[in-house]
Amino acid sequence: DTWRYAFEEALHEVQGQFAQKFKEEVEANSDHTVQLFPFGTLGESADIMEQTQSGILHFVNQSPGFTGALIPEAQVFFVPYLLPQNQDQLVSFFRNSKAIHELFPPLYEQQGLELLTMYPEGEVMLTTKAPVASPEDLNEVKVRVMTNPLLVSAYQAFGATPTPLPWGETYGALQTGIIQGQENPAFFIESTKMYEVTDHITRLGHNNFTTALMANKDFFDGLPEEDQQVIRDAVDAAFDYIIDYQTGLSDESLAKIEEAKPSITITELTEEQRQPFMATAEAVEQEFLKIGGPQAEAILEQMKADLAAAAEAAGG
Ligand code: 6CS
Repeated sequence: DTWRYAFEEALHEVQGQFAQKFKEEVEANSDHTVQLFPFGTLGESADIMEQTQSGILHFVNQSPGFTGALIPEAQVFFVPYLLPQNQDQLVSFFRNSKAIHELFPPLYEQQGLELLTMYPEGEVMLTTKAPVASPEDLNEVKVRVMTNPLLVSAYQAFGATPTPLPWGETYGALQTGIIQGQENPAFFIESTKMYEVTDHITRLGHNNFTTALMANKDFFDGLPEEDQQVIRDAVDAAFDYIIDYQTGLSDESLAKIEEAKPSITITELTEEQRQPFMATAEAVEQEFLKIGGPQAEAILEQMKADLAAAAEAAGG
């Protein structure tokens, strides 16, 4: 059989690297072939999700930034400063989280999806046309965000004017000045040339980009046990691979950006400068409890417990 797998990035970007590893493992360990559909070949993120739910595609890599519109609980990943910047803690969290491995799967099932894994893609950085050191600097600044209501709330709390847009419209909207900022991990800012249409990169430390791989549930349930195991093993191998792949990636990407555009500024806000941004977390959490669906509270509590366990496991 040929299994069709779509994702939201190019082959050389993080989701593409993950997908290629998955394909390699599946093809080495079974008679199945995996056909990869990178960003742009089948539409936007929302389109590949629809195609997977309807069974036209077998696998979809979509980030909670978009899935949050479908599964309100998945918006939890946009509570600012919830995820740690420490890589060991972060990886331990993704590997062991009960929220991810036990609480989320039934919610994805209700949407016809088998949640196979969630993995991190890197520290999220804000890129804008004017420098940002405080929420006041974001006043009236239209910042493109993924189409996720809680992410909109988070940027409102940061003092900005959030503008939800599909990814494909972002470069053009920055170029024409309809919006003045966007956020993404450094590798993506570099590979999609966001530095051509924005002039300042600000590291608020507010999030790490989370993404997820899912399968169409009817397809997955209909597979023999043996094939399901091939998929699970391929996912595990791709997870390990993508964590290694990201070592040093942010720094390398920032260096490439500086080389391509020497006038760019890259600013890591100090603890003191971060305080007013961090102070919004409580209000955004409250908003999550309101709009995050029936399991919002259980998910948030479990996430916090999982994060505390990950901090302990990684030695604080
Ligand atoms: O901002 C976005 O929409 C995109 N960002 C990343 C890192 N991956 C895919 C997603 O569509």
